[in-house]
Amino acid sequence: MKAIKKNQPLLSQVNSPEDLRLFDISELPEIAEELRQTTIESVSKTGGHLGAGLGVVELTVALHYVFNTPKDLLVWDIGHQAYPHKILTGRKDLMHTLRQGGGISGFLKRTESEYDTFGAGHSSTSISAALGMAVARDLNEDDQHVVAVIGDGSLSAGMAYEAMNNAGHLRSKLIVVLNDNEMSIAPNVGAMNTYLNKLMSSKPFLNFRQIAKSILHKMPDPIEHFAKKTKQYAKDIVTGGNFFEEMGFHYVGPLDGHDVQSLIFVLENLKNDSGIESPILVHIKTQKGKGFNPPFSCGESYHAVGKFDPLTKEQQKSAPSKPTYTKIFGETLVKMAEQDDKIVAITAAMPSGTGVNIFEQSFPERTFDVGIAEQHAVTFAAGLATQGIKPYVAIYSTFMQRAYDQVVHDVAIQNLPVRFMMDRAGLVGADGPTHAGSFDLAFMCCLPNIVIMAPSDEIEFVKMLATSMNINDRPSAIRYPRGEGVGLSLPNELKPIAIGKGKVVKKGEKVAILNLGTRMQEVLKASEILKNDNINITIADARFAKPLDHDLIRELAKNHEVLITIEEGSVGGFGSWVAKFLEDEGLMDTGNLKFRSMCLPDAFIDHDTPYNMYEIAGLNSNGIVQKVKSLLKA
Ligand SMILES: Cc1ncc(C[n+]2csc(CCOP(=O)(O)OP(=O)(O)O)c2C)c(N)n1
Repeated sequence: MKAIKKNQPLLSQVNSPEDLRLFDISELPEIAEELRQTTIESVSKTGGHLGAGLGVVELTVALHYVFNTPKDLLVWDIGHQAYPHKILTGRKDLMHTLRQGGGISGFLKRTESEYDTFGAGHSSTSISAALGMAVARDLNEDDQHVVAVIGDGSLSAGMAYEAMNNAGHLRSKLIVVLNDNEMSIAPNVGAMNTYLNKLMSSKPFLNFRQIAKSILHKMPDPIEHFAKKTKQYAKDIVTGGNFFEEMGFHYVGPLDGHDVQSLIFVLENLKNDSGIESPILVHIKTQKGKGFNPPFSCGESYHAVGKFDPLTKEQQKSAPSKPTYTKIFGETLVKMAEQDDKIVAITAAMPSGTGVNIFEQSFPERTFDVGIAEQHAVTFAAGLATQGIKPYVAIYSTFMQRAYDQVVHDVAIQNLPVRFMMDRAGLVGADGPTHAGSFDLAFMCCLPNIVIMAPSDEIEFVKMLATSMNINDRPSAIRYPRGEGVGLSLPNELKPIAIGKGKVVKKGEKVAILNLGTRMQEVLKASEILKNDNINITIADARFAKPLDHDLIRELAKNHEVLITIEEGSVGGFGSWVAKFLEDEGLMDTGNLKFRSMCLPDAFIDHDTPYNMYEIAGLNSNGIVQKVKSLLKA
């Protein structure tokens, strides 16, 4: 058995949960504190999701101490809080590579560690996944424990309730820890949040005696009879017959989520308690960002941080010289709403991420944060649209995936004029494949009637926003990337563009590039490089993925030997629709045209810098130059 060295930092002796379990429970607060400092230290060098992890340091220690991970299965919701988990599960020495190319992921990945039992990045999947594992355990006649950890923000999504509904019915043994910090990214919203607050404030944290009372079979025999008689009474003290009980869970709480020893006591007892014949919900109260304590107020900003000085906690911010698309959206929407009082903005728990917070400052009564509830956001918008309101639903491209049936069934089929603002379209960098906006063009372009725009720069973006104001007879969408624009000065006027009309940016010969979106800068760079080899290409800005500019495509196809489409999206999007049009028109059959579509490869690209990810995808200027040259040679 490994000996513990008292003269060394305790955490330095922990390379796996097995090592952790060698320590005495009295030493765990010290380990937790070291784990907190190591997390801060490590995120200061890499940036990343800081606040959530710091809030669950004690819980992470307690879970790995009590449960026999990785045999016992621990499922973290989203995975943005799992840095302390990574540190305890053999990845301490890899933390400096977090979120960087070739390094470990900022979320959970089954391929990264056997302790990451379920990949995540999107919210509210943990109870479903854990229930699946618990039922599989029962079917396989195994005996491992299954524990899910979900935040109060993630509990605003419908999927969590679908899972609880099913879990309460199936009654497989499962522990769900509800990590209640009253925060989503922004302060948590909604009636459930109000309810949780009430639940929290209605009783003090449970003490050891009360916890023991709830776990009756652990009591010595002589008092068991009495205890059984008072079971209902004890249950009421602990549970109060609350919402979770009604859903079929045994509720334990509230507990102080920063008291590692109490957590261990509770979890240990619940683990061993075969008397509870229902899934269990342990409600803990924690503080997001605990221990970070910057000497300045940073509110929701330490949800995710850039690199910072571990002493001053001051973030190294590269001064954004140019406004981001997100900011331009928020500011332009304010201007639009000043002209049109029917405009409202909807966000699914991402007010600052989407720029809806900017709109909210001017129009709080026309702003709706619906919680992490993309499905509801879309159908809520559809309902608003039936009554003449003009909803702008700002959802990251990747999170729109969750609301797809609502987009199809509630918006598109009914042809309702909902405006989808799909931020973070294309590859997003450090957050990796769970957050990449790769698929929206493929899943939106196939919907009849919808208008889909993608700006090549911020001036185009403002024009498209202005255009969307007048699209009142059908749904429309604009997809735009994460980060800054080119730095162009924005038009003061809100001038719309003609729907379904692209534009020629530069006339050349032989080769035409029809670009959709912000790869335009790379196309322009490629064009300059090609010029040195006397290759003078035509460049067109498609502006619309739907409806396609048929005249423009016909003209480019007829007057060039090579036609290449470019987009920051997967196979099945813009390029595929252009190919279909060329086929239908017989323009592919003439033998005079080489057509190629450049899009994301048919693969999930691991986290890296956006530049490197686009390099892998062949969508940087070099890749475009090579493609053009290879087609001219062939
Ligand atoms: C489907 C989905 N929508 C939005 C997000 C963006 N997001 C990441 S973390 C987060 C807040 C989660 O809050 P909570 O579950 O309470 O965890 P906490 O960060 O407070 O620990 C949100 C909205 C997401 N990951 N998944």
